[in-house]
Amino acid sequence: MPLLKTLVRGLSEMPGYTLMRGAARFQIVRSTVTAGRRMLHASRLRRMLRACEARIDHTVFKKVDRDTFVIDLRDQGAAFGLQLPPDMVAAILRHAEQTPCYADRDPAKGFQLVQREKAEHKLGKPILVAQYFNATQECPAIAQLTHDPLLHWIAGRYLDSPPTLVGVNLWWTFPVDASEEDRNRHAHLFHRDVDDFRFFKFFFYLTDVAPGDGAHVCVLGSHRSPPARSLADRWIIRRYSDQEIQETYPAFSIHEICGPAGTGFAENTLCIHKGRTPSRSPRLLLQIQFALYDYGAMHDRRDADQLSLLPI
Ligand SMILES: O=C(O)CCC(=O)C(=O)O
Ligand SMILES: [Fe+2]
Repeated sequence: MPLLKTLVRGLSEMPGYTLMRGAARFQIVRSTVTAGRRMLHASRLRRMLRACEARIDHTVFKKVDRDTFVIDLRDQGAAFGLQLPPDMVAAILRHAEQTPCYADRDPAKGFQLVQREKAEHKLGKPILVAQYFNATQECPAIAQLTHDPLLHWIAGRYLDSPPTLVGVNLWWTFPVDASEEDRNRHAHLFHRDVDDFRFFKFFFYLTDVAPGDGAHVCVLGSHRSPPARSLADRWIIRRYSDQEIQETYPAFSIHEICGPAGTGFAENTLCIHKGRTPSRSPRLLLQIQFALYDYGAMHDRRDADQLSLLPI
């Protein structure tokens, strides 16, 4: 019944997104739509790639072998080796310290970082995740990244289509004893995303992420083989326990992504993945998502009159 309710609400509020989520779980549909769009927009893609190449010197990622990066992203569902320059990391951190973030991504639960304890007191629970809104509009360093020619080139080649920038999201994950409900809600249990017929995300750590402490974990290669308890299970979108993932995939493919502030990677989050709840240090993460189509479901834009701070 809750499933039916969710479906009916989804169809009335976001019909395109809801229908896509139904259809895009099938590999044959994903491949057909992607191939169709590739054929329709082949010349636009070529022009777009040439334009990126013409300004590739302006990228902030100087040492990346872009062809290998795209091959890795295709083959293993993730590719590594991006590094943000230190001044960009500092600028984004400064933005995060000076701008309110919103507990549980709820526009009514804003607080300044230094007031986190008071915000938790007010909410009567630990805050696991707090998100910023309008990050691209308010942080010039993030705006610059969203125009980076290397990121757009990778997106075009990987999607095989002119890419659409569908979401920029900046959020904290705090080391707290979070409820199972919050860990589930905030993607701290293994899952896979069906966000479009083809899509992927760039992730950038703005804080150091040590092993065992709030890393993003990805099961390499799992975009081709989701766990399946039965034939139909491969088409069901659900959460998976750590045990199920450990029993399904070889240990070497379960990849915990760690690194100093500035570390960046790309992932097709149709791969099985999760965020680990930090145990010691808060993690600040920037995510930039590209897809074929924009359903308006991923962006962080909110009108000022929708946003309010907690009365603390
Ligand atoms: O916080 C994380 O590392 C997980 C985020 C996630 O599931 C996603 O971005 O799709
Ligand atoms: Fe996810």
